[in-house]
Amino acid sequence: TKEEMENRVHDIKKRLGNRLYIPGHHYQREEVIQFSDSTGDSLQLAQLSAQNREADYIVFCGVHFMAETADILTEEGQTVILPDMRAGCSMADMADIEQTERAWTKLQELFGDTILPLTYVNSTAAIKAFVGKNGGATVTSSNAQGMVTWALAQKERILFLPDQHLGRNTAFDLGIPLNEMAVWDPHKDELIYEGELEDLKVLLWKGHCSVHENFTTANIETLRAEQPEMNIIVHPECRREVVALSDYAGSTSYIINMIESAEPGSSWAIGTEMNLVKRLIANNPDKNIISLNPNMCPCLTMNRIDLPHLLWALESIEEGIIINPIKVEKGIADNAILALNRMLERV
Ligand code: CIZ
Ligand code: SF4
Repeated sequence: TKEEMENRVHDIKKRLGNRLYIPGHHYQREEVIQFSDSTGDSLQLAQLSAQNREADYIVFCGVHFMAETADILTEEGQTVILPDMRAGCSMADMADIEQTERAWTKLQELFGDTILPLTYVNSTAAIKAFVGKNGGATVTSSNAQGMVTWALAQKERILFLPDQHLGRNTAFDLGIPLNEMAVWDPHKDELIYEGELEDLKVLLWKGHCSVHENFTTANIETLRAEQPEMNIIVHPECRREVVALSDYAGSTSYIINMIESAEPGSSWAIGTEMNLVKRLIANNPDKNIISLNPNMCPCLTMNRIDLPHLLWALESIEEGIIINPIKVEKGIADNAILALNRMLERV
C-alpha cells in the first residue's frame, strides 16, 4: 500500500542520514516532493547539489538533464541517481548534438565568426558541452536577460538553444525587434526569417516545451471576458503572444514569489506546470488561484517519478546494486562545466 511504501522511504532516509540527499523539482508529484530534502527550480537544485559535499547518493527527483547537471557539478565519489530513466524532457530532446553541429556549420557559413551559442539549462549535457567549447554559456529563465546581454556584448549575434519561446521572449524584453530574430529549423536545416539576413541578432532553435505551449491566447481571452479580476501570470516558455497578453511573466521562482507575496483575496490564473499550480493552490488558501488552462497541464515526464520509483531507487542503494546512476562522460562534462560556470559566476 501507499502507506507501507511511505514508511519504507522514511526508514531508509533515517538509516542513510546525510549520506543521502533528495533534491525535488517544483513540478514533482506531492507523493514524491514530501520526501525531498530541498525543493527548487532547476537552477536552485543544481546549485544545492554542487554545494552538497557530504552525500554519497543524490537521488534526483526531476528530469534527466537536471540529474546530468547535478552529476557534472558534484564530486567524483558522489553518485547521482534518477529514479526512472524515462523521466526525460521533450524540449531537451529537440536539440540533438548532430543537428546542432550541422546547424553550426551552416550558420558559420552565413555569418562567419560572429555568433555566440547560449543554451537553456533544459538541454542535454552534450549540448552544454558544445556551447561550452564554443565560448558560450547556459542560461535559466531567471537569468536569461542578463546572459543574453552578456553574450551580445561579445558577439554580434547569438544562437539560442533549444527553447525558441524563452529566447524570443527574453530578446523581445531586451528591446530586440522580431525582425532581428530568426528560427533555425533542425529538420529542414533551414533558417527562417522575415527581415534582412545581415540584421539578424538572435537565432532561435526551433524547440519548445509541450507543457507550456498548451497555454493559448484563447485561454486568456476567455478568462478576460469571464473573470476580468484575474491577474494572469505565465512562464516565459509560453508563446510570445501569450506572454504579451499576460500581466506578468517570469521563472518558476518568480511565479512562486509573486503568488506567495500577493494580497490575500487576490485572484490569479497561472500558466505553468500542473503539480506546481496545485501546490500553490493548496499553500495559499487565502487567494483565489486557478490554472490558466482549465484542462490542467502536467509534465508527463516529471510525473514518471512516483512513489514506487523513488522507493525502488532508495532500496537499490541499500542493496548495493544501484539502479539508474547518471554519469556524464568526462570529455563532455569538462566542456559542459565551462558553459555552466560562465553562468554560475554571474548569478
Ligand atoms: O519547464 C521547466 O522544466 C522549468 C521551468 C524548469 C526550471 O525549474 O527552470
Ligand atoms: Fe521539459 Fe517542459 Fe517538462 Fe520542463 S515542463 S521538463 S521543459 S517538457
